[in-house]
Amino acid sequence: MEGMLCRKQEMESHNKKAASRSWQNVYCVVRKGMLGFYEVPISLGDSVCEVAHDYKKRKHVFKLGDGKEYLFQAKDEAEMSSWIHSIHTS
Ligand code: I3P
Repeated sequence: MEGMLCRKQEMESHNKKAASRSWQNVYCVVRKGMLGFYEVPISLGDSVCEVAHDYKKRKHVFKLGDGKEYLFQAKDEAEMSSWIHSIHTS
């Protein structure tokens, strides 16, 4: 099963309350004994995905968006190219 849930961390450990206690929307996927938390998936339909040549503070960064824009940093050039290729062909 997967879908949106609102999540709040109540405890840090058995005797310690969590420091950050606000509710957050998270996309949850339960599969094979694991529960994954993700950002809300975004449609790639009208999105532009390209190397972020104008972003100079980090290397191997690409941008994705259609107005609302995200930057993603990969570990190296090859990994960045793979992600961009995957996004273009999905
Ligand atoms: C928390 C936020 C949570 C609230 C929590 C607050 O503040 O208002 O909704 O939990 O109360 O600390 P912040 O957004 O500044 O982190 P509830 O909704 O369960 O009341 P708490 O510390 O009493 O858990």
